[in-house]
Amino acid sequence: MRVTVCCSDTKAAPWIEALRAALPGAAVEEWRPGAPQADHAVVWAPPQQFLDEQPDLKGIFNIGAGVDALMKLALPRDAVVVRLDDAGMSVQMAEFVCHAVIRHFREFDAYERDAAQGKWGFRRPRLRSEFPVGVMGLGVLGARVAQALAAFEFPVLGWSRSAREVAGVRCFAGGAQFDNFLASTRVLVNLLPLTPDTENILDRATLGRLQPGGYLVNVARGAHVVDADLLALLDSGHLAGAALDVFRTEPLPAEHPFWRHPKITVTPHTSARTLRDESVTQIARKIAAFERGEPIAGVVDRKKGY
Ligand code: NDP
Ligand code: OXD
Repeated sequence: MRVTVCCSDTKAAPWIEALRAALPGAAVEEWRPGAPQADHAVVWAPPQQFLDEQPDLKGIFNIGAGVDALMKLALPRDAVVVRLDDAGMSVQMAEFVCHAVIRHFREFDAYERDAAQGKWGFRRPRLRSEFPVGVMGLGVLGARVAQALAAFEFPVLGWSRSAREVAGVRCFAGGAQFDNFLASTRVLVNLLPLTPDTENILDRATLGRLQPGGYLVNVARGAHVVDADLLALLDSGHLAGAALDVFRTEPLPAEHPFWRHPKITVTPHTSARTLRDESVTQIARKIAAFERGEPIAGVVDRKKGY
Protein backbone atom coordinates (compact mmCIF):
# COMPACT_ATOMS: atom_id res chain seq x y z
CA MET A 1 0.00 0.00 0.00
CA ARG A 2 1.27 3.46 -0.92
CA VAL A 3 0.46 6.56 1.17
CA THR A 4 1.34 10.03 -0.07
CA VAL A 5 1.60 13.08 2.19
CA CYS A 6 0.92 16.60 0.85
CA CYS A 7 0.65 19.46 3.34
CA SER A 8 0.94 23.18 2.79
CA ASP A 9 1.85 25.33 5.82
CA THR A 10 2.93 22.21 7.74
CA LYS A 11 6.24 20.32 7.71
CA ALA A 12 5.61 16.91 6.14
CA ALA A 13 8.70 15.13 7.53
CA PRO A 14 7.46 14.46 11.11
CA TRP A 15 4.09 13.28 9.77
CA ILE A 16 5.82 10.90 7.38
CA GLU A 17 8.03 9.49 10.12
CA ALA A 18 5.05 8.95 12.44
CA LEU A 19 2.89 7.44 9.66
CA ARG A 20 5.68 5.03 8.71
CA ALA A 21 5.86 3.86 12.32
CA ALA A 22 2.07 3.48 12.55
CA LEU A 23 1.69 1.75 9.16
CA PRO A 24 4.71 -0.56 8.97
CA GLY A 25 3.48 -2.37 5.85
CA ALA A 26 2.97 0.82 3.83
CA ALA A 27 5.29 2.91 1.64
CA VAL A 28 4.77 6.45 2.99
CA GLU A 29 6.35 9.27 0.94
CA GLU A 30 6.01 13.02 0.59
CA TRP A 31 4.25 13.90 -2.66
CA ARG A 32 6.31 15.53 -5.41
CA PRO A 33 5.02 16.42 -8.90
CA GLY A 34 5.18 13.27 -11.02
CA ALA A 35 5.10 10.90 -8.02
CA PRO A 36 3.44 7.49 -8.61
CA GLN A 37 -0.26 6.99 -7.89
CA ALA A 38 -0.90 6.31 -4.18
CA ASP A 39 -3.73 4.40 -2.49
CA HIS A 40 -4.32 7.00 0.23
CA ALA A 41 -3.35 10.62 0.82
CA VAL A 42 -2.77 12.50 4.07
CA VAL A 43 -3.27 16.20 3.33
CA TRP A 44 -3.69 19.74 4.55
CA ALA A 45 -4.73 22.32 1.93
CA PRO A 46 -3.05 20.53 -1.00
CA PRO A 47 -2.69 22.22 -4.40
CA GLN A 48 -5.09 21.27 -7.22
CA GLN A 49 -2.11 19.80 -9.13
CA PHE A 50 -1.73 17.16 -6.41
CA LEU A 51 -5.33 15.97 -6.85
CA ASP A 52 -5.12 16.13 -10.63
CA GLU A 53 -2.06 13.86 -10.54
CA GLN A 54 -3.63 11.38 -8.06
CA PRO A 55 -6.99 10.55 -9.70
CA ASP A 56 -7.24 7.02 -8.26
CA LEU A 57 -6.90 7.81 -4.57
CA LYS A 58 -9.18 5.62 -2.47
CA GLY A 59 -9.00 7.79 0.65
CA ILE A 60 -8.05 11.42 1.33
CA PHE A 61 -7.36 11.96 5.04
CA ASN A 62 -7.44 15.61 6.13
CA ILE A 63 -5.22 16.55 9.07
CA GLY A 64 -7.84 18.90 10.45
CA ALA A 65 -11.53 18.81 11.38
CA GLY A 66 -12.50 21.49 8.85
CA VAL A 67 -12.46 20.42 5.20
CA ASP A 68 -13.46 23.78 3.67
CA ALA A 69 -10.08 24.25 1.92
CA LEU A 70 -10.31 20.74 0.46
CA MET A 71 -13.93 21.15 -0.67
CA LYS A 72 -12.97 24.13 -2.85
CA LEU A 73 -10.85 21.80 -5.03
CA ALA A 74 -11.85 19.34 -7.77
CA LEU A 75 -11.49 16.03 -5.96
CA PRO A 76 -11.15 12.54 -7.48
CA ARG A 77 -14.73 11.40 -7.96
CA ASP A 78 -14.58 8.14 -6.04
CA ALA A 79 -12.20 9.08 -3.23
CA VAL A 80 -13.60 8.96 0.29
CA VAL A 81 -12.75 12.19 2.13
CA VAL A 82 -12.15 11.76 5.86
CA ARG A 83 -11.67 14.49 8.45
CA LEU A 84 -10.15 14.36 11.92
CA ASP A 85 -12.73 13.19 14.39
CA ASP A 86 -11.79 14.95 17.63
CA ALA A 87 -8.21 13.57 17.87
CA GLY A 88 -7.61 15.59 21.03
CA MET A 89 -9.24 18.78 19.75
CA SER A 90 -12.57 18.76 21.64
CA VAL A 91 -11.02 19.13 25.09
CA GLN A 92 -8.86 22.02 23.84
CA MET A 93 -11.90 23.67 22.29
CA ALA A 94 -13.84 23.25 25.54
CA GLU A 95 -10.96 24.86 27.48
CA PHE A 96 -10.68 27.75 25.04
CA VAL A 97 -14.39 28.55 24.84
CA CYS A 98 -15.03 28.19 28.58
CA HIS A 99 -12.07 30.48 29.22
CA ALA A 100 -13.37 33.10 26.78
CA VAL A 101 -16.95 32.96 28.11
CA ILE A 102 -15.90 33.02 31.77
CA ARG A 103 -13.37 35.80 31.17
CA HIS A 104 -16.17 37.92 29.74
CA PHE A 105 -18.86 36.89 32.25
CA ARG A 106 -16.64 37.37 35.32
CA GLU A 107 -15.11 40.57 33.82
CA PHE A 108 -11.57 39.27 34.28
CA ASP A 109 -10.51 41.53 31.38
CA ALA A 110 -11.65 44.57 33.43
CA TYR A 111 -9.92 43.24 36.57
CA GLU A 112 -6.70 42.87 34.53
CA ARG A 113 -6.97 46.52 33.49
CA ASP A 114 -7.62 47.53 37.13
CA ALA A 115 -4.63 45.52 38.37
CA ALA A 116 -2.37 47.17 35.78
CA GLN A 117 -3.25 50.50 37.49
CA GLY A 118 -2.85 49.12 41.03
CA LYS A 119 -6.61 49.48 41.55
CA TRP A 120 -8.42 47.26 44.13
CA GLY A 121 -12.11 47.34 43.29
CA PHE A 122 -15.00 44.88 43.19
CA ARG A 123 -17.57 44.57 40.47
CA ARG A 124 -21.13 43.53 41.19
CA PRO A 125 -21.59 39.76 40.60
CA ARG A 126 -23.46 39.06 37.38
CA LEU A 127 -26.27 36.54 37.09
CA ARG A 128 -25.60 33.42 35.04
CA SER A 129 -29.29 33.36 34.11
CA GLU A 130 -28.66 36.64 32.22
CA PHE A 131 -25.86 35.10 30.14
CA PRO A 132 -27.43 32.30 28.07
CA VAL A 133 -24.76 30.83 25.78
CA GLY A 134 -25.76 29.61 22.31
CA VAL A 135 -23.49 27.18 20.47
CA MET A 136 -23.82 27.08 16.67
CA GLY A 137 -22.89 23.57 15.52
CA LEU A 138 -23.49 20.58 17.77
CA GLY A 139 -21.02 18.19 16.16
CA VAL A 140 -17.92 16.60 17.64
CA LEU A 141 -16.56 19.92 18.95
CA GLY A 142 -19.77 21.89 19.52
CA ALA A 143 -21.45 19.20 21.63
CA ARG A 144 -18.38 18.88 23.86
CA VAL A 145 -18.16 22.67 24.25
CA ALA A 146 -21.88 22.95 25.06
CA GLN A 147 -21.58 20.31 27.77
CA ALA A 148 -18.50 21.94 29.26
CA LEU A 149 -20.38 25.28 29.45
CA ALA A 150 -23.38 23.55 31.03
CA ALA A 151 -21.06 22.16 33.74
CA PHE A 152 -20.43 25.81 34.74
CA GLU A 153 -24.22 26.19 35.05
CA PHE A 154 -24.70 28.66 32.21
CA PRO A 155 -28.03 28.26 30.45
CA VAL A 156 -26.82 26.57 27.23
CA LEU A 157 -28.56 26.43 23.86
CA GLY A 158 -27.42 24.68 20.72
CA TRP A 159 -28.24 24.96 17.05
CA SER A 160 -27.56 22.39 14.35
CA ARG A 161 -28.78 21.48 10.91
CA SER A 162 -30.64 18.33 11.97
CA ALA A 163 -32.31 17.84 15.35
CA ARG A 164 -29.84 16.81 18.08
CA GLU A 165 -30.13 15.90 21.73
CA VAL A 166 -27.33 16.98 24.07
CA ALA A 167 -27.79 16.52 27.82
CA GLY A 168 -28.24 19.86 29.60
CA VAL A 169 -28.57 21.78 26.32
CA ARG A 170 -31.73 23.32 24.84
CA CYS A 171 -31.46 22.27 21.21
CA PHE A 172 -32.73 24.09 18.13
CA ALA A 173 -32.44 22.92 14.52
CA GLY A 174 -32.57 24.31 11.02
CA GLY A 175 -33.49 27.66 9.52
CA ALA A 176 -36.98 27.62 11.02
CA GLN A 177 -35.63 27.71 14.60
CA PHE A 178 -32.62 29.97 13.97
CA ASP A 179 -34.25 33.27 14.98
CA ASN A 180 -35.65 31.75 18.16
CA PHE A 181 -32.19 30.38 19.01
CA LEU A 182 -30.55 33.78 18.44
CA ALA A 183 -33.18 35.70 20.39
CA SER A 184 -32.62 33.37 23.36
CA THR A 185 -28.81 33.81 23.21
CA ARG A 186 -26.53 36.46 24.70
CA VAL A 187 -23.11 34.83 24.21
CA LEU A 188 -22.77 33.20 20.78
CA VAL A 189 -20.15 30.51 20.14
CA ASN A 190 -19.54 29.55 16.51
CA LEU A 191 -18.52 25.95 15.82
CA LEU A 192 -20.07 25.47 12.38
CA PRO A 193 -18.15 24.08 9.42
CA LEU A 194 -17.55 26.58 6.61
CA THR A 195 -19.84 25.64 3.71
CA PRO A 196 -21.78 27.62 1.09
CA ASP A 197 -24.72 27.56 3.55
CA THR A 198 -22.76 28.99 6.47
CA GLU A 199 -20.38 31.48 4.80
CA ASN A 200 -21.11 35.05 6.07
CA ILE A 201 -23.72 33.67 8.50
CA LEU A 202 -22.49 36.01 11.25
CA ASP A 203 -23.69 39.22 9.65
CA ARG A 204 -25.55 42.28 10.89
CA ALA A 205 -28.93 40.49 10.82
CA THR A 206 -27.74 37.42 12.75
CA LEU A 207 -25.60 39.22 15.31
CA GLY A 208 -28.24 41.94 15.63
CA ARG A 209 -30.76 39.35 16.86
CA LEU A 210 -28.65 38.44 19.89
CA GLN A 211 -29.76 39.82 23.22
CA PRO A 212 -28.39 43.32 24.01
CA GLY A 213 -24.86 43.20 25.41
CA GLY A 214 -24.14 40.15 23.24
CA TYR A 215 -20.70 38.58 22.94
CA LEU A 216 -19.24 36.52 20.09
CA VAL A 217 -16.71 33.69 20.37
CA ASN A 218 -15.66 32.63 16.86
CA VAL A 219 -13.52 29.50 16.81
CA ALA A 220 -14.70 28.01 13.50
CA ARG A 221 -13.67 29.96 10.37
CA GLY A 222 -13.11 33.65 9.65
CA ALA A 223 -15.34 33.60 6.55
CA HIS A 224 -18.36 32.96 8.78
CA VAL A 225 -18.12 36.59 9.93
CA VAL A 226 -18.88 39.74 7.96
CA ASP A 227 -16.09 41.80 9.53
CA ALA A 228 -17.62 45.24 8.88
CA ASP A 229 -20.98 44.15 10.38
CA LEU A 230 -19.29 42.86 13.53
CA LEU A 231 -17.34 46.12 13.93
CA ALA A 232 -20.52 48.20 13.44
CA LEU A 233 -22.41 46.23 16.12
CA LEU A 234 -19.50 46.52 18.57
CA ASP A 235 -19.28 50.26 17.95
CA SER A 236 -23.05 50.75 18.31
CA GLY A 237 -22.88 49.01 21.71
CA HIS A 238 -25.28 46.20 20.74
CA LEU A 239 -22.38 43.77 21.17
CA ALA A 240 -20.18 44.01 24.26
CA GLY A 241 -17.21 42.21 22.74
CA ALA A 242 -15.78 39.35 20.73
CA ALA A 243 -13.09 36.71 21.13
CA LEU A 244 -11.85 35.85 17.64
CA ASP A 245 -9.52 32.94 16.92
CA VAL A 246 -10.04 32.64 13.15
CA PHE A 247 -9.98 35.19 10.35
CA ARG A 248 -10.73 35.58 6.64
CA THR A 249 -7.03 36.14 6.00
CA GLU A 250 -4.56 34.34 8.25
CA PRO A 251 -2.24 35.52 9.64
CA LEU A 252 -4.51 38.49 10.41
CA PRO A 253 -2.98 41.42 8.43
CA ALA A 254 -1.18 44.01 10.57
CA GLU A 255 -3.52 46.80 9.40
CA HIS A 256 -6.75 44.92 10.21
CA PRO A 257 -8.93 46.88 12.70
CA PHE A 258 -9.58 43.73 14.78
CA TRP A 259 -6.04 43.96 16.19
CA ARG A 260 -6.62 47.30 17.87
CA HIS A 261 -10.32 47.22 18.68
CA PRO A 262 -10.77 47.62 22.46
CA LYS A 263 -13.67 45.13 22.55
CA ILE A 264 -11.95 42.40 20.53
CA THR A 265 -9.55 39.74 21.77
CA VAL A 266 -7.47 38.14 18.99
CA THR A 267 -5.76 34.74 19.17
CA PRO A 268 -3.85 33.18 16.25
CA HIS A 269 -6.05 30.18 15.23
CA THR A 270 -4.95 28.29 18.27
CA SER A 271 -8.19 27.26 20.03
CA ALA A 272 -7.75 23.57 19.16
CA ARG A 273 -4.42 22.56 17.69
CA THR A 274 -3.95 19.44 15.59
CA LEU A 275 -2.02 17.01 17.78
CA ARG A 276 0.26 14.92 15.57
CA ASP A 277 0.44 11.73 17.64
CA GLU A 278 -3.31 11.48 18.20
CA SER A 279 -4.00 12.37 14.57
CA VAL A 280 -1.55 9.84 13.11
CA THR A 281 -2.92 7.08 15.37
CA GLN A 282 -6.46 7.91 14.24
CA ILE A 283 -5.58 8.14 10.54
CA ALA A 284 -3.52 4.92 10.57
CA ARG A 285 -6.36 3.03 12.29
CA LYS A 286 -8.84 4.36 9.75
CA ILE A 287 -6.65 3.46 6.76
CA ALA A 288 -6.27 -0.08 8.14
CA ALA A 289 -10.04 -0.35 8.80
CA PHE A 290 -10.81 1.03 5.33
CA GLU A 291 -8.51 -1.56 3.72
CA ARG A 292 -10.35 -4.30 5.66
CA GLY A 293 -13.63 -2.96 4.28
CA GLU A 294 -14.88 -1.77 7.69
CA PRO A 295 -16.87 1.46 8.22
CA ILE A 296 -14.94 4.48 9.54
CA ALA A 297 -16.02 7.63 11.40
CA GLY A 298 -15.49 11.14 10.09
CA VAL A 299 -16.35 10.51 6.42
CA VAL A 300 -17.26 13.82 4.81
CA ASP A 301 -20.63 14.12 3.07
CA ARG A 302 -19.54 15.86 -0.10
CA LYS A 303 -23.04 17.21 -0.80
CA LYS A 304 -23.28 18.89 2.61
CA GLY A 305 -19.63 19.98 2.46
CA TYR A 306 -18.66 18.79 5.96
P1 NDP B 1 -18.88 18.44 12.86
O1 NDP B 1 -19.03 18.12 11.41
O2 NDP B 1 -18.74 17.30 13.82
O3 NDP B 1 -20.12 19.32 13.35
C1 NDP B 1 -20.67 20.33 12.56
C2 NDP B 1 -21.97 20.81 13.22
O4 NDP B 1 -22.44 21.95 12.49
C3 NDP B 1 -23.09 19.76 13.17
O5 NDP B 1 -23.85 19.80 14.35
C4 NDP B 1 -23.93 20.23 11.98
O6 NDP B 1 -25.30 19.87 12.04
C5 NDP B 1 -23.80 21.72 12.11
N1 NDP B 1 -24.10 22.39 10.84
C6 NDP B 1 -23.47 22.26 9.65
N2 NDP B 1 -24.06 23.01 8.70
C7 NDP B 1 -25.09 23.63 9.31
C8 NDP B 1 -26.10 24.53 8.87
N3 NDP B 1 -26.15 24.95 7.59
N4 NDP B 1 -27.01 24.96 9.76
C9 NDP B 1 -26.98 24.54 11.05
N5 NDP B 1 -26.05 23.67 11.54
C10 NDP B 1 -25.12 23.23 10.67
O7 NDP B 1 -17.62 19.41 12.97
P2 NDP B 1 -16.62 19.62 14.20
O8 NDP B 1 -17.42 19.85 15.42
O9 NDP B 1 -15.61 18.54 14.24
O10 NDP B 1 -15.85 20.95 13.75
C11 NDP B 1 -16.56 22.15 13.50
C12 NDP B 1 -15.65 23.18 12.86
O11 NDP B 1 -14.72 23.69 13.81
C13 NDP B 1 -14.74 22.67 11.73
O12 NDP B 1 -15.45 22.54 10.52
C14 NDP B 1 -13.66 23.74 11.68
O13 NDP B 1 -14.02 24.75 10.78
C15 NDP B 1 -13.64 24.31 13.10
N6 NDP B 1 -12.38 24.02 13.79
C16 NDP B 1 -11.61 25.06 14.23
C17 NDP B 1 -10.43 24.83 14.91
C18 NDP B 1 -9.61 25.96 15.43
O14 NDP B 1 -8.49 25.74 15.90
N7 NDP B 1 -10.10 27.18 15.44
C19 NDP B 1 -9.95 23.47 15.16
C20 NDP B 1 -10.84 22.46 14.68
C21 NDP B 1 -12.00 22.73 14.01
P3 NDP B 1 -25.74 18.32 12.02
O15 NDP B 1 -25.39 17.83 13.43
O16 NDP B 1 -27.18 18.34 11.79
O17 NDP B 1 -24.93 17.65 10.95
C1 OXD C 1 -9.13 22.34 11.89
C2 OXD C 1 -8.39 23.53 12.30
O1 OXD C 1 -10.07 22.44 11.10
O2 OXD C 1 -7.32 23.39 12.92
O3 OXD C 1 -8.80 21.24 12.38
O4 OXD C 1 -8.84 24.65 12.05
